[in-house]
Amino acid sequence: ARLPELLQAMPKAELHMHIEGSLEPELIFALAQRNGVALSYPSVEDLRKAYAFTDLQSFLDIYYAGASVLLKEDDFHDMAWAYLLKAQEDNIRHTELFFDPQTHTDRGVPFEVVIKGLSRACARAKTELGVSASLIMCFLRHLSEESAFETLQASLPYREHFIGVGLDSGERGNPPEKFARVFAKCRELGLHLVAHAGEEGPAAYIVDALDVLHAERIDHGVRCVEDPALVERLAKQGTALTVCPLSNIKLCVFDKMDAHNLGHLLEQGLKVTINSDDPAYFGGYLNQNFLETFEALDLDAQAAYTLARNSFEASFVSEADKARWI
Ligand code: ES4
Ligand code: ZN
Repeated sequence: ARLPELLQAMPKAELHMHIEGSLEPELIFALAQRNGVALSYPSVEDLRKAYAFTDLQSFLDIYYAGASVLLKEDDFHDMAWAYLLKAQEDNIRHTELFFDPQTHTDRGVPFEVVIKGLSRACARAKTELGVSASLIMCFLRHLSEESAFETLQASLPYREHFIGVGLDSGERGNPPEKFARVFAKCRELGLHLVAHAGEEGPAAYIVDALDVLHAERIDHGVRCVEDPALVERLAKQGTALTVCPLSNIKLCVFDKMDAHNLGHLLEQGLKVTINSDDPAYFGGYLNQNFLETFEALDLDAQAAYTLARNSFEASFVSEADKARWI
C-alpha cells in the first residue's frame, strides 16, 4: 500500500493533545453566540487570520482568549466530542487528553463543570466511537505553586476522572523546580506524571523534569539533542518523547518541516511519538502531522510502525490493552 494510506489506516494512540487546542474558530463563534460572550474578532475568517505565531507566548495569548467562550458543562462536552470524532477518523484507538483547569477556574467556571463535561465526552467515546480516552490535568507553569496546589485540592473529589498530571504553558523562566512539591504530592496520590520540557526551554529542564518531578514522559523534549548525555539516558531508560511536528513549525521551534529533528531522534533510538498538540491552531490533526512529517523527512513504513507501536507502549493503558493493540 502507499505510505499515506498506511499512515491514515494504522491504529495509533495520541498522547499530547490539549483539548482546549482543539477548539476550531467555527466552534469558538458558535459557543460565543450560545453564551452571549463578546469576541474581539468580527468573523471566523478574521480569527483564523490571527493564527500566525512567532513563538509559544504569541500562541498562548490567542489560545487562552479562545477558551473564554467555554462556560457550561455542555461547552466542555461539545468541544471534546468534536475532537473525539476527528480522533476516530484518524484511527486513533486511545488518546490521553490534557486539560487546563486554571484557564477556566480563574474565569469563575467551577472545576466540576470542566471535568464533568470532559468526562462525559470521554465515556461516550468509548461506547459510541470505540475510542478510549483519558484525561491528564495540567498545571499552568506561569501561575504560582499555590495556585497549582489549590487546583489539585479542587480536583480530589474527581480523582477517578483523570489518570495523571502534566505541566504546560510558558516554559521560559518557569522551570520544573517551581512545581517540585506539587508533583511530589501527585506522586503520593498515585497519579501518572508528565511535563512539557525542552520545547522552548533548555535541555536542563528535561533533566529536571526527570530528576525533580519524576516525569514518566517528556512532552516535546526536542531540545534534548543539546545534551548528548541526556539523549543517551533517555534512550537507555526508554523515556518517551511526545513530539508535535506541526506545532514546532507553527511556533518557530524549527524553521520548516525539513529541518525538524524527529528523524534524528528516532535514529538515536529514542522512544518518539507523533502528536498534534493544539490541532485547531497548528494546521492539522494527528494524521496531518504524520503525513507532513513523513513527506518532509522521507520516513518509511518501518518508521510508521515504530511510531505507532511507541504510541501504545508509552501510553498509560493496562498491559492487557497494550498487548491487544500492539
Ligand atoms: C501548549 Cl504547544 C504548548 N506548549 C506549552 N503549553 C501549551 N498549552 C497548550 N499548548
Ligand atoms: Zn503541548
